[in-house]
Amino acid sequence: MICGLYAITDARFYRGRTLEEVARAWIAGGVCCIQLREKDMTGRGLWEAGRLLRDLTREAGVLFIVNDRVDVAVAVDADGVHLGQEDLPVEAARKILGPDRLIGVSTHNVEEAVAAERAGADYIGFGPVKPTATKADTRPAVGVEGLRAVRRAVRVPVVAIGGIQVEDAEDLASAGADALAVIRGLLDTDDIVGRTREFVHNFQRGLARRGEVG
Ligand code: TZP
Ligand code: MG
Repeated sequence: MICGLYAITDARFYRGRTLEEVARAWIAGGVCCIQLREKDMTGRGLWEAGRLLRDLTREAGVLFIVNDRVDVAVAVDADGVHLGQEDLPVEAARKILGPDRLIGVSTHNVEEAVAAERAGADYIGFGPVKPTATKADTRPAVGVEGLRAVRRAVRVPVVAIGGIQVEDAEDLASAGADALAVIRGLLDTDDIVGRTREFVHNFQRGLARRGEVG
């Protein structure tokens, strides 16, 4: 079940740390999911990184998702794959992955979110909620109001993404995000474990607020 903090890899921001060090710190800090997303890695590189992340996440009971590459997801026995609007459609990926692996789809508006759910997506990514420089070709930010609208429109878990900082976690959870997908906010610190814990703490405060507001 996708819920909580969803960390996404990006080796450009490791500051000399290894993937294993970063992933271990995220796990120690309490992430619920790690996605392998390396746009410049070869298939072999992804497979090696994927096997490492599979071992670490399995031991910890953390979900493991592969971005873009359905073949790599199957080869390393990931829990699922995350697809963009230009990647394989959900129906095609489902044929390869079978019924049990998760399929997430990046969406940017209510129409795309509803279409992804109808096609059988297990969760949707939604954003960018805030402007971000991490991804070059992002659409305009959808904001907290955009998130509220999409939350009302679909039943599958909604994973907010894009420019999310630790200060945003409470409000986004309160607005209906089931998880927060984060790259730089979880890497631009010397204390990844501490930052991750802070994120989880704020996210949980937001969930509690959601319950109270009803
Ligand atoms: N998709 C939409 S925004 C984004 C992706 C992959 C980048 C998120 O990175 P950050 O550093 O958390 O803004
Ligand atoms: Mg993609």
